[in-house]
Amino acid sequence: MTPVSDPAVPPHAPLADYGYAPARFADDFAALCTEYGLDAAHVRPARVLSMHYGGAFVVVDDGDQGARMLAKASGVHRKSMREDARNTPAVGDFVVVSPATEGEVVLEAILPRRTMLVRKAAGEGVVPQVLVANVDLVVIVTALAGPSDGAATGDWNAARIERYLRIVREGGAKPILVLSKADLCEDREAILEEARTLLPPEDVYLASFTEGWGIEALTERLKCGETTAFVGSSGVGKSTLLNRLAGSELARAGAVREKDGKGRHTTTHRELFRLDGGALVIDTPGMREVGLYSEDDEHLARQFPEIAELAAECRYSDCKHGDEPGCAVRVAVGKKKLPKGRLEAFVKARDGLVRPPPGSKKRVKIVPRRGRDE
Ligand SMILES: Nc1nc2c(ncn2[C@@H]2O[C@H](COP(=O)(O)OP(=O)(O)OP(=O)(O)O)[C@@H](O)[C@H]2O)c(=O)[nH]1
Ligand SMILES: [Mg+2]
Ligand SMILES: [Zn+2]
Repeated sequence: MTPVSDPAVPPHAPLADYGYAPARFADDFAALCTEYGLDAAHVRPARVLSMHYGGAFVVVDDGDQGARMLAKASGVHRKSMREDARNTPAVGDFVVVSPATEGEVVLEAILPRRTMLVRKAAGEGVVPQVLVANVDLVVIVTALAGPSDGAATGDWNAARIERYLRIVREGGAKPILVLSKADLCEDREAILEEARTLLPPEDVYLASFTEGWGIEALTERLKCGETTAFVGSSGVGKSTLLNRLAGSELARAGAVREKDGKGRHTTTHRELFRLDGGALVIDTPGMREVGLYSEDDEHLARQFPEIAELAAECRYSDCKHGDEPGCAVRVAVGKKKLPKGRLEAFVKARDGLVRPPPGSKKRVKIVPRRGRDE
């Protein structure tokens, strides 16, 4: 197995520095080898760093350092993915791979997940979709304000945070909450107080990623060898926080439309990074609500079953079928397999739905979004 010969990809730390402890996985590893009829001397463990069109980018030991390789699922594993969407590898997964060609390995199986963040994606019924796996901590980021004009366009919403908390806990990880852009918000103390009723007060942080406050306290939560995922709406500062923690421009952080303070989906895919101190961090693209609009999703999937089916093939699980690369829905429109009007009707129906506030059954109309903005 020779590493990907891309000069832009530096040598990686060995797999042990990506959270893999051979002793902890020994039994599972042996069991998978038996189940899949794999020669234990031939296969090795790896961890998924990011998902790519052709497969998963994994880190695998190569001598005494780690190498990044493209792992393509074996025929047997692809079959299991078709049978259950949860068998699709997710960022953070520990997997079993065997050698293939230069820079590539075959993904044979996924080691049992300790924790995961699952979202119910739209589909025929509701298809569970694993967003990230084997995370210890999930940092839910919510912005207290819009971009820079101080307008009250923050995305604070206690009910939504409670749903995030529930999903994270259901997946077995520990949630903490960060109120970002505190530099732009006058009411921050009041919101902080409300937030501290939702989870243990010591798990709520007030921060400004641009001015640098609150970051040191957060750093202490990210432990060497542990994996932390950042989740939250687009534009709340997840990638900015990652870059602050890393002390370098690991991920691209984006500008925000000044007018309404909404993000622009600067991050387009989930990716696992290793910080110098040894903490592992997964940056994720902004989400509307992690799997929590399942009612709407189900409703939409019933109305537009053919789109729900195509969407399962989009490169990004949270694809909005706007201008994302690898969008299977738009490809189908291009090939005239799906009438353009159907997609337009779908987008209209989807964007016209916003969650009613708790206690109310009424749906509110909002101005249709353009492109991938939310
Ligand atoms: N004033 C202020 N601006 C911030 C803060 N955190 C982030 N920003 C700005 O908000 C914008 C969006 O930040 P990102 O880090 O790209 O947001 P994100 O959550 O990664 O967004 P997606 O990748 O789209 O999900 C950038 O212009 C940041 O400079 C903060 O604490 N205060
Ligand atoms: Mg980002
Ligand atoms: Zn799509």
